[in-house]
Amino acid sequence: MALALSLARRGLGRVWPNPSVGCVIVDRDGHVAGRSRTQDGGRPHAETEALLEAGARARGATAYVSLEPCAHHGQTGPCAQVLIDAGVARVVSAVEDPDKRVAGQGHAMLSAAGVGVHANVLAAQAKALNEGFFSRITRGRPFVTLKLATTLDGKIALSTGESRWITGEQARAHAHLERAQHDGVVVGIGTALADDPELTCRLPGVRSAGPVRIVIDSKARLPVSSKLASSARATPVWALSGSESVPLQAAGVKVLRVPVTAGGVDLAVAMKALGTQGLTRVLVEGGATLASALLKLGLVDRLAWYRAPSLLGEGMSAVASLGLTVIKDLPRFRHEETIRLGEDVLETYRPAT
Ligand code: AOF
Ligand code: ZN
Repeated sequence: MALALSLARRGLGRVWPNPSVGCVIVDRDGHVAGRSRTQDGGRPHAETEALLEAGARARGATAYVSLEPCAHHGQTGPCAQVLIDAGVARVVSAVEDPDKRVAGQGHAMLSAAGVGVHANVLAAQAKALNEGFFSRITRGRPFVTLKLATTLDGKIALSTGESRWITGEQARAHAHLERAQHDGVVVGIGTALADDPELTCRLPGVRSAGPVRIVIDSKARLPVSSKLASSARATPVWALSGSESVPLQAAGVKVLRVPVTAGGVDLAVAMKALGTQGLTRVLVEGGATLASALLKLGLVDRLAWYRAPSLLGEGMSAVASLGLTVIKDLPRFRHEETIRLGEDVLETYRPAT
């Protein structure tokens, strides 16, 4: 199952709207006969690919799957049926699929056909791996990671706006890896205008179409000449906006209409809109206004904080006003892990709740 999970991990950021599932077929002699993960774009599912590799050796074998095999008829038949037809004797599964079309029925189909089912193996790890998919299904929105790259005193740029580079090469390469493992990368229009970012994933050895690039842009101000809009046909760009924009749409940008209030785009609705589009994991990359707005709304599920051992003093903070007046209202987090990246560190946190 650990192998199935590590295969599944490779699919993160590549398989939305589907979960990333790993499958390992172990034949009657105890040898691995087939292994696969959900393919890029979400299909074929892990099981069909692994069974294809195993061929006749699947008969009497044990299949380890990091998510309950599906029970519904999509573009192809249910994976539970494919496992039954291949003569698999036993299925070891990590966690029940929260999708209503499956939700226990995959396990039931297998049992009814006489296949031994052993469920909930490494369930917590499997659920954590597909936290994005679970979030989309149960909360209707993607899992949100807020990425910040700051000095020790929490600054992201000089008052002049200069910010290149605060963190070192290793930290920046790691940030590209984070991008590759997300379905979408989100910035506010302020950052899009100030930095004219590409938000693509540039990593040697990582072949990826790259995450969908998303701009929170209440008034559809993203210039058609921006790096984002002008490359929208190569890597998708979506604008979450209160109004239509014929020029942006003509440039290939998908404009998703969302309600706008005095404070800007309604972010709770915007995140649901991303969920409806199928995104399961998004990485928010700036700027300070978007960060504070998401934090205030409790829409941040994970903080990824890159910190360089330097100080800036005056300058722009990573997080804009949170409107706090008493200490007891501070958003609190619990530390998850620390990774050293050259001279910098990456610390990840979860809301303390
Ligand atoms: C599996 N193995 O590798 C994956 C599964 O639209 P479809 O037909 O591709 O079905 C998508 C649903 O299938 C998805 O919501 C989830 O319940 C399940 N994903 N199931 O047996 C896999 N990716
Ligand atoms: Zn399936």
